[in-house]
Amino acid sequence: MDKNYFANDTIVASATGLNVRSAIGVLRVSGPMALTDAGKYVRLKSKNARANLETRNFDSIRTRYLYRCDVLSRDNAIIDDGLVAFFPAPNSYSGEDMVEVHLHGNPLIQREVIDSIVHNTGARPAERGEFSFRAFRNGKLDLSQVEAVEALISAETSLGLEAAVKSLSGAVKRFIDPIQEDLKNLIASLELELDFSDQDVEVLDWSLFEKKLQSVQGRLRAAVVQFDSIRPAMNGVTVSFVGRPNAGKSTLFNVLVGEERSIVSQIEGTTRDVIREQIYLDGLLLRLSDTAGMRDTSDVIESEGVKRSLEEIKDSELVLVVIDSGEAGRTSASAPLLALIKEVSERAGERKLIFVFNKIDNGDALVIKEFISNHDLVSNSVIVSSTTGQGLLELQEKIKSEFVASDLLQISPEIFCQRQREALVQAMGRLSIVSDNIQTGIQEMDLLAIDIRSAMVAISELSGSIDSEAILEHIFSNFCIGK
Ligand SMILES: Nc1nc2c(ncn2[C@@H]2O[C@H](COP(=O)(O)OP(=O)(O)OP(=O)(O)O)[C@@H](O)[C@H]2O)c(=O)[nH]1
Ligand SMILES: [Mg+2]
Repeated sequence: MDKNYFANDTIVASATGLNVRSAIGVLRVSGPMALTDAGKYVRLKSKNARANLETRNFDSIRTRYLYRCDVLSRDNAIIDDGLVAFFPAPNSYSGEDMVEVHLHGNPLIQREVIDSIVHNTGARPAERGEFSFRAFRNGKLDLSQVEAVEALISAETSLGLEAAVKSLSGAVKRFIDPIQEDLKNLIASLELELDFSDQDVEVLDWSLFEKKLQSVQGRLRAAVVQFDSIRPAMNGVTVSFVGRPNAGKSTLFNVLVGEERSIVSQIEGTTRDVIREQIYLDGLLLRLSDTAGMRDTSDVIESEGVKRSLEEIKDSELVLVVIDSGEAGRTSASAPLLALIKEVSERAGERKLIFVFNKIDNGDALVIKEFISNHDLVSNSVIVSSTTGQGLLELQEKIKSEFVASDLLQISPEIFCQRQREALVQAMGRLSIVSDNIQTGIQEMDLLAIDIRSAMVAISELSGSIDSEAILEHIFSNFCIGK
């Protein structure tokens, strides 16, 4: 992580972004000199307040109140008529002294004012997510809440937003605190047993111990299962279209997207670059990618397309294997088709697969149904025609049912992102070592305690500590400047 993050200086950035013109643009300044230096770039319109700011008489300035002000350029010329608010520590987002300047939302104005602040006060432009990092460092937010801030800004579904708000309110901590407490008690009971180990009394009730351990394991498992079932609806699903050239991948892609996004032609090898588009299927976000048809080809560009198409499978959660029903119906053509089905299935591994038998308007449904049952594809095949629309509803329903549990509304997740899931899975691994050891009669207290402690460390990563640099790096690299 950049050493800037750990400095105790004053930082400035646009909170609303420098890439859009909008009604207003807001700059934030945070750090020890934020309040004291504010008079160097804003001149309050109210005479009294202006004098107070100039003499740094902050006791007489209203906090968290919007003052009308002139905003000054680096040469003290007025460059905007704006508003400014003062947030003394610790009652600010970052927990430090903060100033917010509301400007007209022209990026040029914002850039000039940032330049003025940097030049005239010695503040430096903030790193990604540095305001949130400071909030974390000052104990205003724990790591799961920092992630919630990021999620709140970047969520693309209403479920994602709901989850982010819940997480921001401290839901993760409310979930893990009792678990940590229970684990601590388990360690304490092991230590007590250890203290009495030279005597012939057994103070530890093993069956109770195991019951408590299982209760923790059950809660962790449930949290992971809940997260897994709600995650697609929360974050969306990546879907790739693969198949042999001319199977109608691009046509199907366009129909689902609702516009002629991808070029369609009867020439084999039309699509080369991966074409991406997002759609919502009753609220389920799908990130679709249309790819090049897969075949052996001597065309350099096309074979690059084929390579990308194969890579795309790796990044997908759902692979739609588009098959020309006419081709599937011809016995002579089945060898390359079967080879493709085999290759894609192998590459897809654990990913979900749906075989879409397209162009049924040109094929024989009975023959296709036979093909499907002969090749054991009944549970994940759909017969469609992208041109007549036949079977498309069924395909959409099938996609939804792969990802959206019917009782979704009842699911209230305890964890909210992959990183948190990984930490819980790690903790679960440690705790299952403990239960395995007890089951096999290895009742060495220190050994058991070590694994429980490791589980606690893994769980504590959910709320995080300032020492876990790799984790911080991972989280803050996703942030934008000014957050
Ligand atoms: N009759 C019929 N023709 C279709 C259907 N879907 C696609 N086609 C036609 O099949 C041809 C190939 O369609 P594309 O969508 O370009 O096929 P593709 O799989 O993307 O092909 P590549 O990009 O070359 O790999 C075009 O002429 C489409 O009009 C369908 O359901 N029925
Ligand atoms: Mg195509």
